[in-house]
Amino acid sequence: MADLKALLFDVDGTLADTERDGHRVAFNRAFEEAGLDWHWSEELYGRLLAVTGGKERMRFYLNEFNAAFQLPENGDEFIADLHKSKTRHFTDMLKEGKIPLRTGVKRLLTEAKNAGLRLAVATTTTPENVSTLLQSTLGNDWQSYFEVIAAGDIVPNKKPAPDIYVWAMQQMSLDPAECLALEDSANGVKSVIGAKIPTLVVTVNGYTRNEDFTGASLIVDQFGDADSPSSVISGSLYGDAFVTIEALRTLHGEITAG
Ligand code: XBP
Ligand code: MG
Repeated sequence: MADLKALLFDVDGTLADTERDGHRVAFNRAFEEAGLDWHWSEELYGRLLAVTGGKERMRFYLNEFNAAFQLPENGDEFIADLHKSKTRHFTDMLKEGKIPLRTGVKRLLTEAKNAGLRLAVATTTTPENVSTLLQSTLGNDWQSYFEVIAAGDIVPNKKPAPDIYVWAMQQMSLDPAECLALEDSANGVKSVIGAKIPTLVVTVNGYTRNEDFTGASLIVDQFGDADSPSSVISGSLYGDAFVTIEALRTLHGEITAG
């Protein structure tokens, strides 16, 4: 059995419900600002989430849903500029406090930090989005929570590839068995499994609740708290009403005992 030493958190959909009313809206504002007639509805965006990474997602959209649009010669620069504009719109929303942490996230982060667990972020999103989300929700001492922020283009292959989790563990000199990953999506689950992290907790959201989470150790609707307990979709909280550090330690012990 390995000691539980670190929690590795996904961001979008896990720490905060950012996609439908955050990233999607920011993309549409960037498209409008650029004079493009592209509009990503909630339904279309749900399909586009199959591809992680905003730049990659825009290319997926053009290839699969708007083949009529001819990218200019400097296609990469065109996409990169659009993405910079989208990131500005998204971080503006964060600074306006429009996107809170999900229920139980701040409690769990604080409990984990006080219990001496090491914390990291492992996300596909742009690093600036992470720092702005954490600053706007945890305040100025947000950096005291996380030892490593593994985000975006720091690795060549985004989720479902395992690269971002492997990079985070390398930075922390951690063995996969010493970690517990927390995700929201099938792409995230595949990335964690590919990184050979055996203990994986999924918290579902509106876009991901029907995805395939094969390989997850525990699936809940939210991390929850005393006022708003978790519903367990698969697995066990060992009698706790919401996701606690004790329940995560017990889960990790069971998974790594084998
Ligand atoms: C979710 C993603 C990101 C966001 C958009 O990341 O796939 O691409 O949708 O952010 P995760 P960017 O669930 O791994 O946190 O436009 O900055 O990529
Ligand atoms: Mg996610």
